[in-house]
Amino acid sequence: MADYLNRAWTMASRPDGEPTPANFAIAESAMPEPKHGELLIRTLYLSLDPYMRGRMRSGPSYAVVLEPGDVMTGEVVARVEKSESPLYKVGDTVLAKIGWQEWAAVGAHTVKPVDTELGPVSTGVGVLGMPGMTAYFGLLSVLKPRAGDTLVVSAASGAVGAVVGQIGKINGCFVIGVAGSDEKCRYIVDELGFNAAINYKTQNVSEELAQLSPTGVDCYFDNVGGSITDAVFDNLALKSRVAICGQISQYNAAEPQLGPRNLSVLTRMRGTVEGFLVYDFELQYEIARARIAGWIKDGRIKYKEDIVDGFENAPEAFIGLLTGKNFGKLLVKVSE
Ligand code: NAP
Ligand code: FER
Repeated sequence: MADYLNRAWTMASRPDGEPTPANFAIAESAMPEPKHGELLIRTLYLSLDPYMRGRMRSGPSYAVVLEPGDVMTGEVVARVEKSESPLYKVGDTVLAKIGWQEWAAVGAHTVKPVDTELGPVSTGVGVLGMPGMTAYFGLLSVLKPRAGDTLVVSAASGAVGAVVGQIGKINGCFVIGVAGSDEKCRYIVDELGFNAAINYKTQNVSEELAQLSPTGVDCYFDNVGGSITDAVFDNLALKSRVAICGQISQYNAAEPQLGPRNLSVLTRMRGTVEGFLVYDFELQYEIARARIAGWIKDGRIKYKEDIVDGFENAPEAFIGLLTGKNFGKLLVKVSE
C-alpha cells in the first residue's frame, strides 16, 4: 500500500455559469496514515449534492467557500480500514465530510456511525441521510401540512422531492410533483403514488396547477425557484405556506435572474414563505431516520438511486445534476 497514491478532486478554477470539466482537477497525494485517535477511511460512495455549486461561488454563505486548489466539499460513506481509536473498529461503516476523496485519515470524533441494519450503506447519504432529513423536516416542521391540503413539490423525482411527496401522501395530502421529463413524471405517479405530475418542460405549470387544484396550492416545497416557482405562486391558496428548500434553477446563473415579482399574492392570500437549512434540525435526525426506515420497510416510501461508477466520473456527474441528467439520488461509487 506504501506506493499507492490517494486521489482527490479539487476545484481547479471558479466556474462562470455552468461548471465545465476544466473547473475540476485531480490531485494525488501520499496515502494518509492515521495518528492516535484517528481512523484511516476509504470512500465507498461519494454523495453529489446541489449545495456544492454554492461552495464553488464566492460571496456570503453559512459555510466556508472553496478557493481554487481546494478539495471539493462533500460527504461520503466510508469503511474504516485502520483504527487508532477505541470508538470504531476496522470494517465499521461511517459518514464523513472529507470531500471528494478516495481515502482520508480523520479524527474518530469527526465521523458518524452508519447503522447498516436500517438499509444499504448508500442510503446513509440519501433517503436516510441529509436529503431524507431535508424532506422530513422541511415538510413536517416547516410546511406542517394538514390532511386534505394540496402539496406541490418541485424537482419531484429527486433525492429530496421524492421523499417530500411520499411523506405528504402518508399525511393525507393531495400531492402534485413538478419534474423535467415524462419518465420522471410517470415514476412519481405510478411508482411513488403522487396524485399528479407536471412536466415543466412541455406543459404550462400555472395552467395545469389551476386545473388539478381549483382551490389552490396550500403547501409548496420549493426545490428549484425560477419560473416554476412563479407558476406556483400564481396558484397559492388562502393561508398557504411555501418552504424555500433550494433554488437549483438559479445555481448556475452568472447574474441574478429577475422574475415577474408576483409577491402581492402573499398579501392577498395571507401566505407565508420560510427558508430553512436541514442542519437546523440535526438534534432530531435520529427520530426522522427511524421513521423513514420504518416507512421503507412498510413499503410506504420507495427510493431511487442514480449510481455513477468510478471516482474519475464525479465532475461530469455533478455537472449533470445541475441540469437534471440524474434520475434519483446521485452517488458516485468509489470502491467496493
Ligand atoms: P435532486 O432533486 O436529486 O437533483 C437535482 C434536480 O433538480 C435535477 O434532477 C433536476 O430535476 C432539477 N433541476 C436541475 N436544474 C433545474 C432547473 N434549471 N429548473 C428546474 N429544475 C432543475 O437534488 P436534491 O439533492 O434532491 O436537491 C433538491 C433541492 O434541495 C436543491 O435545490 C438543493 O439545493 C435543495 N436542498 C436544500 C437543503 C437545505 O438544507 N435547505 C438540503 C438539501 C437539498 P428535473 O429533471 O425534474 O428538472
Ligand atoms: C442546499 C442549498 C443551499 C444546501 C444548503 C444551502 C445543505 C445553503 C446555502 C448557503 O448558506 O449559502 O442544498 O444543502
